[in-house]
Amino acid sequence: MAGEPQDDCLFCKIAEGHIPATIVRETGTTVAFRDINPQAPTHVLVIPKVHYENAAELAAAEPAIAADVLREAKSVAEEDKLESYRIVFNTGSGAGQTVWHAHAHVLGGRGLHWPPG
Ligand code: DGP
Repeated sequence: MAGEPQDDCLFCKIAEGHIPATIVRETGTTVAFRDINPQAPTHVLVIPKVHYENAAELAAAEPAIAADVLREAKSVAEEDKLESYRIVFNTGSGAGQTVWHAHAHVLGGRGLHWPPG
């Protein structure tokens, strides 16, 4: 069923506590944890606990939870005292998506150039 945990999903397993991660924040609907391969001094992933393949599908099905993800991204940035930061939703393999569970990358703590690669 839409939104249900998937047995083969890495981020569902992190959300359920079955795979360890450095969790920095958790709410009833979201988990935020440090990326295993950080691209900036702050590189945190914010995921919904429900399973959707990408952020657009999450927003279409569960707009309130999509808003929770954005709110938590802001809280991560505030906790790490970031004056500027970037929130990225890679969507599709051509854009670099490798994990098929919606997630926001929160990046900051260094200069971030535009356009990104
Ligand atoms: P994306 O490429 O946008 O799908 O981002 C997936 C991110 O997930 C990537 O930056 C690396 C991160 N990642 C992959 N496996 C793990 C893991 O087991 N633990 C953590 N903390 N992060 C992971």
